[in-house]
Amino acid sequence: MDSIVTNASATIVVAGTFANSPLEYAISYSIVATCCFVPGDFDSDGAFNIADVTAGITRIFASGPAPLCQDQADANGDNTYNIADVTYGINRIFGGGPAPICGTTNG
Ligand SMILES: [Ca+2]
Ligand SMILES: [Ca+2]
Repeated sequence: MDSIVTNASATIVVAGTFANSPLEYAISYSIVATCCFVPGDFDSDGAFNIADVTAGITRIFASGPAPLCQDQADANGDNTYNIADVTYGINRIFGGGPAPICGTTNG
């Protein structure tokens, strides 16, 4: 097996009736996988630290490489990557701010 998705959510909806015969029912499900395993981990090395902030600054101001997983780099979870994510990360590392969270674009 090449990969295992370990961060996914599933929704199962079951509807039906037992009043009529034969039974009528419908089952639908969806599985949403995300690439965000370590929130704030811009460089996808498995840890959130100052290197991720540096990579973000390089991305924004020097056209550095894009993150492999934008949802993971999106430290403030607003589904965009910009300077606010950098400042969020700096605040976490140096100011004890809130921990990064995942974006939800599934990208
Ligand atoms: Ca990292
Ligand atoms: Ca963001």
